[in-house]
Parts: sequence; C-alpha cells; structure tokens
Amino acid sequence: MEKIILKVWGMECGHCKATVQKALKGTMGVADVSIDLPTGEVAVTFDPTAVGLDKMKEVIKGVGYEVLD
Ligand SMILES: [Cu+2]
Repeated sequence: MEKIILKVWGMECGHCKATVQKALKGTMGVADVSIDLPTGEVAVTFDPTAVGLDKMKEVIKGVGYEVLD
C-alpha cells in the first residue's frame, strides 16, 4: 500500500467531503480515504498495482471537484 495526499479544490461542506470520500472508496485499489475539509487535503491509501494518480484525479473530477498539482 502507498499513501498520497491530494489537494482538492472546491469542497465546501460535509456533503462535498462525503461525495469525494464515497467516490474514492468505491474505486478499485483504494483502501482508505481521509479528508481534511479546511485544507482540502485528501489522504488516500491505495494499492499502486491496481490504481494510479490519473484514475484518482478522474474520479474526483467525475464528481465535480478539481485536483490541484
Ligand atoms: Cu458542499
């Protein structure tokens, strides 16, 4: 397992947080997601053989938020 911290823009409330969390947790290879709303930091624990950064970005975009580089 690896852990990465993504900076996500646009999450403003508990609902946004839950949406992003649910989308990532439903992605194959993602083991755990923890989100800090005030900073927009999304910590993802994942299996690098099953999922990559591009896929995670795509999932987050898919529910309406942007990943900052
Ligand atoms: Cu919200």
